[in-house]
Amino acid sequence: MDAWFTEHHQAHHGHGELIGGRLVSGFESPVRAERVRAAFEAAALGAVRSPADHGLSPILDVHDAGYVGFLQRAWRDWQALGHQHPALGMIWHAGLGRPRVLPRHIEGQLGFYSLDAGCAIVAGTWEAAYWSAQCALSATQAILQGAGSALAICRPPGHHATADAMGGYCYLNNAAIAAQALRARFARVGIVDVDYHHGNGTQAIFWRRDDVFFTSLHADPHDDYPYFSGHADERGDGPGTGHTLNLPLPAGTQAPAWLAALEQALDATVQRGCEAVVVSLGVDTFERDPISKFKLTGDDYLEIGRRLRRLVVPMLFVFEGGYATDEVGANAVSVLVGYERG
Ligand code: Q9C
Ligand code: ZN
Repeated sequence: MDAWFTEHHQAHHGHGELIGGRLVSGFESPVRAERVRAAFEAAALGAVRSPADHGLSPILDVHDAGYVGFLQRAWRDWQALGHQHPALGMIWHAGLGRPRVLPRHIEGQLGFYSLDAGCAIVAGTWEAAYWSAQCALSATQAILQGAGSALAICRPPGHHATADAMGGYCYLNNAAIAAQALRARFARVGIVDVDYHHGNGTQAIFWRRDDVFFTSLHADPHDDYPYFSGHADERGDGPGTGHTLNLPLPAGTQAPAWLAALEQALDATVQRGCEAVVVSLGVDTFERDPISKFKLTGDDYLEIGRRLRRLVVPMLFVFEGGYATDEVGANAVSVLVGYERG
C-alpha cells in the first residue's frame, strides 16, 4: 500500500481554537501528519508519494463554488482590514438554521461559512486544505487504477466540513471528495467513519443519496462534539433513506463494545453492496487522546485493521482526527498493518 503526503500541510499552522470562550493553542497541529508519515515509513508498508494536482473540478463536485471561493480569498480579505492574527469562524446558532443572505463583509462571511468556531484561517489555510484534498484524490486515482488499498495522509482533516461550511478543524471534506471521485468506476461506494467524532459533514453531503453509504461510530452527540448530529435515528432522507447508519457510543467505551459496533457497520456496508470503501481514519478514540473519552489502546488499532479485511473491496484510508501526538502515528499505522498483514 502506498501513501500520499505533502509538506504543503505545514502552511496551515499557528492557529488556536476557542474552548470555553478562551483561545487556546490548537490540537490540530502540523506534527500530527509528520508523525503518521514517519510511522508509515518505519512500518515499510509502501512508498510515500507526493500528490499530483487534480485541480479544482473534483473539489467542486462536492463543495459549493461560493464556499470554495471564500476559502481562497478569506485570508486576503481579512488581512486587508489590517488584521495579522488568524481569522476565526463565528458560531451561528443551530436552532436558527442556515443564514439566508451572504454578507459582503468578511466578518459576516466567516460566520456564514462556519458551523462552529473550530476553524481558524491563516495565510496558508487554503494551500494546505487544497493539497490535503489532492492527497485524497491521488490516493483515489491509485485505487481507480487497480490498487487494493491506499493511504491519504490528509491534513487538515475533512469529515466535519459540509458542502458549504467549515467546522471542527475541517475545510474541505477529503473523504467525501474521494468517495465522489470513486463513483467514476464504482456504482456503490461505502464510507466507514471511525473517528471519535461524528462525521457530520460527510453525512450531510450524502444525506439524500443512495449511491454512497455512510456509516459512523462516534461519541454520543448528547455529550460531545458535533452535538447536533450523529444520533441513531438519523438514517438519511428521500432516496438516501437507509443509506446513513449512525452508531453513537457512550463515554468510556472500550474495545469490546467499539468492535461490536464496527461489526454492525461492516455488516451494513457489505449488505449495501459497496464496491469500494473509504475509511475516515481518525484515531482520537485512543485512551490518552486529549479531547476524547473513548478508551481504545494501541493494540486495539491492529485489531481494527484486521476486522476491516472482511470488506474484500478496494479500501482508501483517509486520515482525520487524533491528537495524542506521541502515539498518533503508531496508532494510525497499526490499522494499516492489521489490514495488510493480518
Ligand atoms: N474540548 C476532528 O477530529 N471541539 N475534529 C473540541 C475540545 C472540536 C474534532 C473541543 C473537535 C473537532 C477532525
Ligand atoms: Zn475527531
